[in-house]
Amino acid sequence: MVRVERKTKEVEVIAKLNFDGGEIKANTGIGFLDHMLTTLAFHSGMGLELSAKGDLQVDEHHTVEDIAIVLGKAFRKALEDKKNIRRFGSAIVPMDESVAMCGVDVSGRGYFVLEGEFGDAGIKEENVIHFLDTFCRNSGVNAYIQVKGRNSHHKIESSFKALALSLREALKSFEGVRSTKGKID
Ligand SMILES: [Mn+2]
Repeated sequence: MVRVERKTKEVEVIAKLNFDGGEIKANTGIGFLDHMLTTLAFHSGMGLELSAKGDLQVDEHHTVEDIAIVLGKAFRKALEDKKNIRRFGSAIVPMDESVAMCGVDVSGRGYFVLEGEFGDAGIKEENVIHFLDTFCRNSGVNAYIQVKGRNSHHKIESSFKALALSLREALKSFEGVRSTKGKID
């Protein structure tokens, strides 16, 4: 289990992350983000207890951003004890009329690419994208997501599920170092 905290004049976030599973609790003050964090943790098989108190009177941006920074740093920290992983993972997840496809490379080089549009659901589309991009850059995960559909809630939720299942696969054990360089970074 790793614990990461971040306190600024705008937001306070505390996260406990466990790759081996455990309790899942998300309390961010943003209902839709709690729903997505719970989805991400549940389907990736991780334990996650995350609470945040942010300046939501401004808007959701600072809170979403700082949560993604903390979650990303926690992921990177948890990865330090995880040697020889499969590194790659992918998933296709439909949700009614929507479908999301995700591929990840847990390479240490954080990068996020989105093909498709989410639209606004419980949080604005720009903040969903900002969350995923910030998480990837801070965690060192390279994620590609392609999404199609009509319902924004479905498109975002299926994307988080596809990301979760991809990460679950990528974090499984692998015999040896999965790189022709002999080193992942
Ligand atoms: Mn839902």
